[in-house]
Amino acid sequence: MNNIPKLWEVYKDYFDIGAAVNLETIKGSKELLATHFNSITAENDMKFVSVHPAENSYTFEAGDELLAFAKQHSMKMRGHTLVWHNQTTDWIFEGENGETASRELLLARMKSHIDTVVGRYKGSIYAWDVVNEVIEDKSDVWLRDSRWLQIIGEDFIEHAFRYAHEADPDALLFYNDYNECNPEKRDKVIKLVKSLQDRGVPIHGIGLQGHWNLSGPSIAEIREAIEKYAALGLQLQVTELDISVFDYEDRRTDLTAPTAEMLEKQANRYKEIFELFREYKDVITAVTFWGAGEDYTWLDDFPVKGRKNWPFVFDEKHEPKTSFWRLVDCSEN
Ligand code: HXH
Repeated sequence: MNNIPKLWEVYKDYFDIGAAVNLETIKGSKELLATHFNSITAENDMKFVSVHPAENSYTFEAGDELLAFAKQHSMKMRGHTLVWHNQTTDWIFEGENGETASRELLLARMKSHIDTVVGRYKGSIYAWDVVNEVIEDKSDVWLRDSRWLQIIGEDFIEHAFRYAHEADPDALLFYNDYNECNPEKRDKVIKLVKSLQDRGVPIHGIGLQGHWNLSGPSIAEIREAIEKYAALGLQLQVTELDISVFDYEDRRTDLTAPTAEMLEKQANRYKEIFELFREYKDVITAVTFWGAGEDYTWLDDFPVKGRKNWPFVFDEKHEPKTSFWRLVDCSEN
């Protein structure tokens, strides 16, 4: 399988092709990554809990190693993620003797975190997911309840973008979220981004995570989301693409391999989705898978712990699946 088309090369006139990586996959999937991808994102190693475990301690060894891998293979690198409700250590929200930190203290710590992390990778990481997942899924609630929101108030979002821009004025700054094609959530993302733009906050793109499955979202829903987001005048990146073979509610655990029907449906989904992405090549600047080969995916543990999933276009042995061949067949008719 040495002479198959390279995914990034097939798409070089459209958008970058990325993969989320970690210290294991840059070794175990080295060939696959170097051959088919021209961009990487650290799956976990640049998150708050990974790089800033205590107030005066930063741990950049893993992130640095991933960046070195990107450079070695002439790949770009995206940064993920600066301000999020998950995988963030408690100390940042705590003041003296177990009290809650004040708004001023938390803002100062946020600034210091962003300065240090964005500053370290200035000139190397070209885009950051500055704020991740702050929109609430429930339709009657606006923002997700989090300690960032409770302690600072709604403007924690704009401060994060302003600090990131100060730390690296050349970095592209993204708002990133999931269920991004759900019309109610989509409209809330749009309301948030518009309010940031109205106040002159530096934001350059919207990250559509793209944790999708065989049934949804529909091509029509994805198209409508792309249209509406693009109308804000920002660039779009698909930041965490995977197509689960299970619907979200489906908790079956009996499969040791994907069924033929699943693989055929998935191949058609990949084909339709990338056809759509290609139509919007002027606004979509990168499509990143949340992994590369199916020997490892976070979906092996979500939403059902220990259940294998097969969401990518390369299988557990890194061989191209039917889905891969539908992606490289770009004849537009
Ligand atoms: C992403 N979240 C993160 O951005 C990424 O950093 C991580 O590595 C993997 C996925 C997606 C996500 C969002 C919410 C969630 C699970 C995953 O939790 C849910 C809980 C109940 C219902 C739906 C989602």
